[in-house]
Amino acid sequence: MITEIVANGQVRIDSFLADGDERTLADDVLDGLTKPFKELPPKHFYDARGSELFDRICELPEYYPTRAERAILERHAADIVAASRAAELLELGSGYATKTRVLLDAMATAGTLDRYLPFDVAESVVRRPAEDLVAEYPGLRVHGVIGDFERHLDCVPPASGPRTVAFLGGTIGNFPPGSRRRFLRGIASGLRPADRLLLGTDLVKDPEVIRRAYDDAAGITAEFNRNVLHVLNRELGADFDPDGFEHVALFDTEREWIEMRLRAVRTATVTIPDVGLEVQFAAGEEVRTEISAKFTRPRLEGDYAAAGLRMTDWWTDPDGLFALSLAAPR
Ligand code: SAH
Ligand code: AVI
Repeated sequence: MITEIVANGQVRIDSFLADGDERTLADDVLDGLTKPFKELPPKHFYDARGSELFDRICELPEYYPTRAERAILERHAADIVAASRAAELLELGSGYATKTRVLLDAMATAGTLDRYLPFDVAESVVRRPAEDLVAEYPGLRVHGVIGDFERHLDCVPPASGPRTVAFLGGTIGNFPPGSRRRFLRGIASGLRPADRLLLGTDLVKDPEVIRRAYDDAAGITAEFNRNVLHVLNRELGADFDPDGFEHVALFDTEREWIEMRLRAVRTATVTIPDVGLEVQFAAGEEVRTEISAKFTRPRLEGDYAAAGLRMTDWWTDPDGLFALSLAAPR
């Protein structure tokens, strides 16, 4: 672990992504691109460029989840804080922490706010908000964690008061169902009786509305999707031609999730020297790069129950697009 203290001691940043992390990418690529149906895990979208592209996605007219979740937060942040009485907020996959300010404001108003712990795999997105937030909230301590929430949850510093773990944006939907439950179980095992999980989930709705959110007219989501190929080229010396792959977004009506794929426009042979791999792509062959599962309340209650959690509160936006829920350990 590498630790840095900045902003006159008010910001501490622990990084668990030091040497050897390229190995995780290499192993994921070796696994994913040798499967009969090729796939790559979505966490590798998020280098500095990928994080910026995601930020632009959040502003797109078609991408409703961010606006819907913000609307719920604006309406219910005081209820969330009253129900949790949290002194500290640990946010997994915190990104630029834009919506988080609504929660931090409510905690400050309630007089409970002490510490914020942003946790993200993308280094740049932990640093920037950490330093901005101590300037915005006098007395706030920020303890950032740069790490992989699938591997480093145990490395989060112990709570120093009632803690809410926030996992916003619908990122839970990026896990397939079994891994989703395993991940929730991991969070649950770190919660003490008074701690809460605040979870954002995108809801099942008209498939065309969902599909458009993942295939915007300006092509930003397509660039975000292709960004993973730029990451492989830079980090592993691969020779992908990103323009040789087209963006595909399709809704699986049976599983109720959207999938993003990259489809080879023509036959291609790609070498990935750092993995010792040569990969053939037939024209039209696809690589799955992300699933984004959509929820119903019973589906989420089932996941909570399987993870040793119980839902205590559920809020949706006026159009019923998105839900925020609070869960407690059972
Ligand atoms: N919470 C923000 C950002 C969501 S985007 C919002 O609601 O807008 C998903 C975020 O999760 C990105 O910032 C990405 O870097 C982070 N992320 C994805 N996989 C991760 C992993 N395995 N470990 C830690 N962070 C991860
Ligand atoms: C981060 N995650 C919740 C986003 C989603 O909607 O699944 C990532 C994303 N993919 C395409 N657009 C946005």
